[in-house]
Amino acid sequence: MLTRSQVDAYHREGYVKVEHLLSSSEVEELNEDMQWIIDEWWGEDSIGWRGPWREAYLEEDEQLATRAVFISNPHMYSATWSRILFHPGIVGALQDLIGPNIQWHHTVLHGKPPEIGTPFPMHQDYPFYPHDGPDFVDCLIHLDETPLESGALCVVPGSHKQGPIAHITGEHTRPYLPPETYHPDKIDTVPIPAQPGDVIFFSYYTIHWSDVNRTDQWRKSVRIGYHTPETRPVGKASEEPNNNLIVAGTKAHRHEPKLTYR
Ligand SMILES: O=C(O)CCC(=O)C(=O)O
Repeated sequence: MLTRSQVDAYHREGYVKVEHLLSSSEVEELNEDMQWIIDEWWGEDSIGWRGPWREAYLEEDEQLATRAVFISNPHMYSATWSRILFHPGIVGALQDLIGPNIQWHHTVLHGKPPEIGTPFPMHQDYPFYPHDGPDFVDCLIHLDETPLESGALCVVPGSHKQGPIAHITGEHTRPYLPPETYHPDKIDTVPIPAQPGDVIFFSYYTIHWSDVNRTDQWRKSVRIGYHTPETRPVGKASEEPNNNLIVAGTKAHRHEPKLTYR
């Protein structure tokens, strides 16, 4: 699926964008069903991630005014979103990056409404779902035109090589990196504008952030996380089942019990 130089770029920089991985008809179908899910289930409208980081990223009058729509696991509501988990282009790219066996972990919509769609502070995805190895890849599927002004993903190239970094965490916030050190004014980041159907593959160790959507159009991206089957959640005993979907290859037995009726 990927060229040698794309695979090398992922390992060197911690991310790679694959253009037009999804066709326009696939994106249209995914977009239509996502809009249906938002309308039919819950168009949950929040300010986005809460936390003191907002003071470092937003003017005072905007700190509580941003808007976001999140939907977890759209495959629970739409077969189109079930099928995408097995998309040959996505799965083939993952196999090139982390090997033949691939396990799905999660899917989540990040919807940034027009004009003041929420920003995300600098962070790694690792503290949101810590696992015990590096072979965890997040895929950001772009459903809309995503110019820089719409709050496109920005990354710190090579930052994945540091492994997990301490984040500010707590009940009052989502994990974020301390703005005194990690802030777009202090660290160079690479913006990755994208077209509908483009997919950015990035390591869950890669530091990234994204700004406010200031356009008059929606910016909807969907993150799907995958890892190798032997990569396990931190803190989960090896005898505990971790039976998320296998989307490519197989999963070796090791210590996990099989799920069965008795
Ligand atoms: O959707 C975005 O712009 C932010 C993505 C992000 O922070 C993430 O996937 O963890």
